Amino acid sequence: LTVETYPNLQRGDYGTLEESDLTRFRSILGDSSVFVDDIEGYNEDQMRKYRGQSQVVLKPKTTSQVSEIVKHCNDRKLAICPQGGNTGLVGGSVPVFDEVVVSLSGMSQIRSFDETSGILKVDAGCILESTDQFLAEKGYIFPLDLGAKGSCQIGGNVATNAGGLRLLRYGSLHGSVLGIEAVLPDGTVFDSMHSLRKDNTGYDLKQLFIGSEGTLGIITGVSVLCPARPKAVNVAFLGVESYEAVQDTFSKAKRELSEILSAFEFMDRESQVVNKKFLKAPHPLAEGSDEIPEYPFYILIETSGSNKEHDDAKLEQFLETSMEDGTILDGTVSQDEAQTRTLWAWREGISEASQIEGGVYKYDVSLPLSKLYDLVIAARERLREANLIGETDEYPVVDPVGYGHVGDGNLHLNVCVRRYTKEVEKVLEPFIYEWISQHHGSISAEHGLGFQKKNYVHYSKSDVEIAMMKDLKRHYDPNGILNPYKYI
Ligand code: FAD
Ligand code: 2HG
Ligand code: ZN
Repeated sequence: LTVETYPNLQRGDYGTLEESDLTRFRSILGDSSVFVDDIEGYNEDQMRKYRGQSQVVLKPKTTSQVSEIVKHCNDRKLAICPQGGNTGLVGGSVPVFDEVVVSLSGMSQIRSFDETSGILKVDAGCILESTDQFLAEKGYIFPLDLGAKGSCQIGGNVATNAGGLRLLRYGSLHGSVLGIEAVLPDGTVFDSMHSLRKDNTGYDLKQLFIGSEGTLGIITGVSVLCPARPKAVNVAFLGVESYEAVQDTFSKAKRELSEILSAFEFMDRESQVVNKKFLKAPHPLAEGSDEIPEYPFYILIETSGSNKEHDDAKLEQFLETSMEDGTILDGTVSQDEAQTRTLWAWREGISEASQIEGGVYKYDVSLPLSKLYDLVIAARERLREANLIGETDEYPVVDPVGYGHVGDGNLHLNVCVRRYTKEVEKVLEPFIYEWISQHHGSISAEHGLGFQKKNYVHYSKSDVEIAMMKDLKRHYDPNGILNPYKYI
């Protein structure tokens, strides 16, 4: 094994894949679910930033198959990288060295749905978007939505405790997930697929798996409480003159749109510039021109309710008064579903657009709202001081862009680069993590720790918390086979 990708990292004391392991895997799964050829896609993340060297990908179809595979790996001390849709943004979903990739994509059955309570039970490999389409036919909605919905899996969403675009309305998965089935590192099946909203009989163990990023167990099933699907959805896309105006608009939206407010997202102008290159379409506020208007900040507000007339009137009133008092300078409201999708694309597309020039360093942070945008300014200044930003090819950095879920105090700072270089990384890290810590934020609001932030968790967690995390990991995974080199 030659490890060029991570020259400073030592491979753990794990077993090495042998022909007899493949024979065992084939006997458990059948030949057609064991892959050794054309597996590059499972070794590389979607940012093309993290790359592993796994030699085998396994695609179990049942929980008992997952259990048998994991038990074999534990007995042989073979490390495992659990993988969902491989849309993760912190390098957690791909192997670091030669870990066995266990992909959940073969487990994609809806197990049951109760049309009265809205409780859904699914295999972990169900794709978020298709699950939501299933729910739409029943008048329900999945309580999570995000740009990667076409590829990410429910198991991956739960493993990362994904936040997404409507956390403001539906809350975190820590609240809506009612039960989990997972295979522990020794192969034991943890069966807690409950459908109870209330259950105060001891520790709420399923919570341990939500956000555990494949380090404590492989999630095979999820039970989740789904809300009724809103009948009326409106989207407004607005231009404002400052970050203060973003905050003012948010305060006002909470007060005046209150129960129908379902998303409040902000974007700086730089993010729109980058997204225009990606979408290759006229900007929603461009009014016939091919330019992006000069507003420094943009806001996307979504309302969802059950009565279109009522919601329209409320939104109209809100926008009218905000234009009158000058908080909002410009705006447009979607007239149909197609336009709703277009407006959302100017927000959702930024994630992928950010790497259009070559690559991106992503920082997904929680901060007090008043400080949220200051981090983008600080990062830009620091890169300028280091002479790393510029318009021509000799500079590695194109520009940082800032956007995110204002409603959740969650900034996405994406430093768009022409190439990945250690120089840029060193200028940004740990600078950004120190800055966040000084301002009492979190170094990961929603994407997780993965490989990217495993050495920086102390900026957000105390020594006691880290010690407890390590204790848990050691207790349940004494051989450290599940997703090593990541998290802690
Ligand atoms: P993967 O990427 O395959 O895995 C992610 C982590 O979970 C890895 O550590 C992996 O080992 C582990 N894992 C996966 N499946 C399992 C399982 N069954 N059991 C145990 N561990 C498992 N994230 C947000 O929070 N909010 C967003 O708004 C958001 N938007 C995104 C938009 C785009 C365009 C992209 C590319 C990503 C976005 N993400 C977002 C990040 C990512 O999509 C989410 O974190 C998603 O939940 C990951 O799901 P996945 O199935 O792709 O998991
Ligand atoms: C989003 O909110 C996602 O769009 C992705 O969390 C953010 O790509 C990113 O940095
Ligand atoms: Zn996000």
